[in-house]
Amino acid sequence: MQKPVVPENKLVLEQQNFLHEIEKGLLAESATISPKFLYDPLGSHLFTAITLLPEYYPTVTEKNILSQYKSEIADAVGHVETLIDLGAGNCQKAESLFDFLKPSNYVAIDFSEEYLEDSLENLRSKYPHISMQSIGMDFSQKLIMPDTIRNHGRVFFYPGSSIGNFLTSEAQTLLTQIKEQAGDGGLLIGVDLMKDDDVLKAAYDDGLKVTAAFNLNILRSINSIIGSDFNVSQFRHKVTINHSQNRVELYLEALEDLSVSWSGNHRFFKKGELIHTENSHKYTINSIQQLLEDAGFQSTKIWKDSKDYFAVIYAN
Ligand code: AVI
Repeated sequence: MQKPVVPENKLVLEQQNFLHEIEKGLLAESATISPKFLYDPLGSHLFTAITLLPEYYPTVTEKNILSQYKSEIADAVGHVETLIDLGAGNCQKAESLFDFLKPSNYVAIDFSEEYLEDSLENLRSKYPHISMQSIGMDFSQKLIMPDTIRNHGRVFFYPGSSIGNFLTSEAQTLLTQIKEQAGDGGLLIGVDLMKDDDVLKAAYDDGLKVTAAFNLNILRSINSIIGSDFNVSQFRHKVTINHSQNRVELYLEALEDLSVSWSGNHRFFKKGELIHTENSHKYTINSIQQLLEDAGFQSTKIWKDSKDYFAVIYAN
C-alpha cells in the first residue's frame, strides 16, 4: 500500500514548528516536552505494550464496557455514516465497534501517520465493504475534517481517556471543535474516573517498567526531531499524583548534573531537575458532563464498569 504523499515544504514547515515548540519547552524554567512526542514509531509500540499490562486498567475496562453494552450503545448512537477515530493508533478499538455500529466509512486520525498506515492496511482486507482513509493530523492544534468526508452521520470516537492528556482548557477547545465537526452526529468518548492513589500509581509505574521505557523514549523521539543529544540513561521515570488538579503527572528526573545540546542551543539540568512529559486527568461524572455541556453537547448517555473505574459516554 502506497503511503500518502506529503509535500516536502509541508514537512519542512512542520519540522520547524516542532523545533520551536520543543525548544520553548526545553528552555522554560520548568522544562516540559509535549506528550504528543511520546508517540514516535517505538513509542506507539510501547504504548500498545502498556495497554496489555495487568496494572493498566483503562484499556481492558473500556473494552469490557463497550462489549457489555454494545447493543445499548448502538441504539444510542444510531446510524453511523462515518466513524472518525481520533488517535487511532493500531485501530483495534475502532475495529471492535464495526460489528455493532456498522459504519459505511472509517477515518483513522493520528499523529504518527507511519504507524497508522501499517494498521489500516490489515483492516482494509478484513472489511472490504467499509471505505477507509488515514489522516496524519496533530488535532491538538486544530481539528479540520477534509471536505471529502460528508458532514451527515459523523460519529467521532475518542477512546482510552486520551482527552485526559490535555489541560482542561485545551480539552474544552478540542471538544468544542468535535461538536462543531460532528454536526448531526455525535461523540463516543472513553474517560478515566478518579480512584485510589495505589491503583493509579501501579498503572503509571508498572513493575515491568514498560511505562518508564515509554516515558524515557520521548528523549530519543526529541533527539530525532531536533538533533539533540539526550542520553536516556541520565534520566529516570517519575510519577506524581496531583490531587488539586485531579491528575497523574509524568516526569523525567535528571540523575546527575548534565547538559543537552541541539542546533546552536543548550540546556543544563541539575541532578534532580524534572522534565514534565505528561498529564493524565481523571474525571468525575459531573466534571466530564460539565466539559461536554460547555462544549455544546446537549445530551449524554453513560455506561460504567462495576468498580466505577472508567466511563464510556455518547454525547450529541
Ligand atoms: C493515551 N493516554 C490516555 C495514556 C494515559 O493513560 O494517560 C498515556 C499513558 N501514559 C502513561 N501510560 C499511559
